[in-house]
Amino acid sequence: MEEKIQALREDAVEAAGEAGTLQAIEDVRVRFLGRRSELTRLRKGIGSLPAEERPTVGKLLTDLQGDITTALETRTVAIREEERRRAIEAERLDISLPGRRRALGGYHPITQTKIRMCEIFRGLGFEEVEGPEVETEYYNFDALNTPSHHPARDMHDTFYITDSVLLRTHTSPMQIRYMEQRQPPIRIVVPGRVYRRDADVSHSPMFHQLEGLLVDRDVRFSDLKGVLAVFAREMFGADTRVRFRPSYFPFTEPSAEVDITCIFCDGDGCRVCKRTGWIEVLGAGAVDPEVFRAVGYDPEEYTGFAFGMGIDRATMLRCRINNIRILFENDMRFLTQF
Ligand code: 2U9
Repeated sequence: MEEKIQALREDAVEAAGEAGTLQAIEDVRVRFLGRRSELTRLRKGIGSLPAEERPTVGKLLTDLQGDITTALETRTVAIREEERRRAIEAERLDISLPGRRRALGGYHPITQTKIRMCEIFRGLGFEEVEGPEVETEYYNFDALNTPSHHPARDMHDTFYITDSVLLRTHTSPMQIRYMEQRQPPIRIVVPGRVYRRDADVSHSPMFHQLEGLLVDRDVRFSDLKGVLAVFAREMFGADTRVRFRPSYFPFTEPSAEVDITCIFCDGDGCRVCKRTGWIEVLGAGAVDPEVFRAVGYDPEEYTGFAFGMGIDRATMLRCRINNIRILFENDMRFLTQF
């Protein structure tokens, strides 16, 4: 009997050890501890044993039941642990993988240049204003002392929409509109898109300008020189010097083209400045009395200065590119460098 019980124990412990799921554990329990199990059958047979054997066999069967129960419990704990490990493994995230970066937007290099220019002029007391890109001949030309026979008014140079409506060729019409609405003192800068029928490596049919206008009593040419010298130093570096060369614009008299010392060779001469040491970046002058008459200002009472520059050209210098089209292709490989 003792051997039989021991064999039963070994069978049960082995079966429990081999059970791989909680259902298999339950099957083993029914098989070895259930109502129709060998153990139950042996228990029922105790009554028919000789009286002196009954306590011993009874104890052996109770121990057997305890050992099978312990084996089943041990295996159940192991299976639960195994299932938990499998679930964790299935849900595993590799937090060491680099994240997927979301592409951040940024300002276009031309916009960066415009912001910097306006910032500098704000520091000098100039307010930033914007105007319409579709203009009339009157604001774009007549009020700016540019008569009908002037070559700039030719169909070949300007985009006309109707006989007298056009795409502005400079931001100057906004300065006329501004002066019509107010009285001096005036200090404004006007950045924006302008249009000319022109296209090659340094000209785009649409480009960006920033113009400035200052009107007050007793404004002198030396004030213009001071403002532009400060601007050039802030924009292109503290050592930058400016040079004024006589020029002509219909809306300023006298007029000048303004050069800065070459930012690439500090004035020594290089390929960019064509060995001159100077780069042209601005046009400027004293506001022509005819322009003041057009807006009803008395030229005997007020004087002023104006200037204009290409934002794209300054951007090309800053980004060291020699083809303006790169600025308008919106190739991310170029844009993300700045
Ligand atoms: C008013 C009176 C005068 C604006 C001026 C220039 C000189 C000039 C060019 C620079 C490079 C255009 O961008 S560019 O191609 N501009 O040279 N602009 S004076 O003069 C004004 C404007 C408005 C009422």
